[in-house]
Amino acid sequence: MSKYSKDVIQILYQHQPDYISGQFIAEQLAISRTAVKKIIDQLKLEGCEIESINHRGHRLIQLPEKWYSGIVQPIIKAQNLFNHIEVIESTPSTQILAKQKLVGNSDTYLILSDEQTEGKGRFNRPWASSKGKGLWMSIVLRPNVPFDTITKFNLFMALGIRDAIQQFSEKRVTVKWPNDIYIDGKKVCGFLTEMVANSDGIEAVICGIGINMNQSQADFTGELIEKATSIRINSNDIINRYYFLQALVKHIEYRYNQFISEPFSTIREEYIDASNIWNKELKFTENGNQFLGKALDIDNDGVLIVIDNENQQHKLISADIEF
Ligand code: BT5
Repeated sequence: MSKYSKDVIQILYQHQPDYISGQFIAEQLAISRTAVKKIIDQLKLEGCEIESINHRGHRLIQLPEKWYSGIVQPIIKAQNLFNHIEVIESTPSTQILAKQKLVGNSDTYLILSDEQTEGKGRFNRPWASSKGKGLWMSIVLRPNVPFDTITKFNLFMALGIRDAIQQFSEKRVTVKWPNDIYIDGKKVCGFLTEMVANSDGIEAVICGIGINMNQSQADFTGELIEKATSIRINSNDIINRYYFLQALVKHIEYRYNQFISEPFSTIREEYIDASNIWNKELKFTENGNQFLGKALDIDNDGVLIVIDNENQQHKLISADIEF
């Protein structure tokens, strides 16, 4: 791929829906018209719908399916959360990459990959991240808060992600405390929050978010056939990943600012309403211990209060829950 591909697609995106001449693009980038034509041909080969008409120029007909940093950056630049927005084609895990990037600086990052070859969930569990079908991303933020507020961060993020998915889903989107988002009894998104802290507080929060977007049910394999769903399966249309990303970053920014300035109690009712763990028998795994029980409440600190089948009460900060 030419190093100017990013700029060419960005210019086409910024002039959408108008035609823009090859001459104009060439002048903007100080390259030849032949070079511009080559890049546009390559973009077309990659699946970008670009219409080219003699004497009028080129026009991006619709946003492509593939991630291009030339579009990702302007589409989310209105949000002020990130110093660096990086888009890559493939990586073992955006979470690993994010943890490498944050060292030795105090910058914030959004890292997005079209594919992850070794995506990971909590406790090193595998996270299926097939090429082109989902949104696999890690964000690095630098909240100036005590390190024990990390659980609270997770609770706010859950609502941000849920709200974004709800904007594109016909069916109700729910939160499965503390890390999963569900539609129709199946997992559409998993996210995890890690942090780097020192004695003064948090150095960085790294939140990895995996959202199934355009998979059909047949795209899932193994245990995921029964367990996983995508936004596409629950909406009328193919989801354009750029519009979704834009909405997601907007919701994350809103919830992040809320997290910095408000206690969990502000969103407690909303969180409880969005949760799907009430009035059912659940299997809990906490630090290797398993028990059956029911969720009773989430308190003002985001702690889940549970009663087990022997009438014993548990207060959980994190756990695995199975329906
Ligand atoms: C999670 O873990 O749900 C957190 C997943 C975080 C993934 C993101 S993608 C971007 C960033 N980079 C990474 O490498 N990771 C983050 P957990 O609660 O442990 O759930 C893992 C379990 O979810 C697996 O054991 C499977 O049962 C199931 N699972 C795996 N892939 C899935 C998928 N694509 N959709 C739904 N469920 C899946």
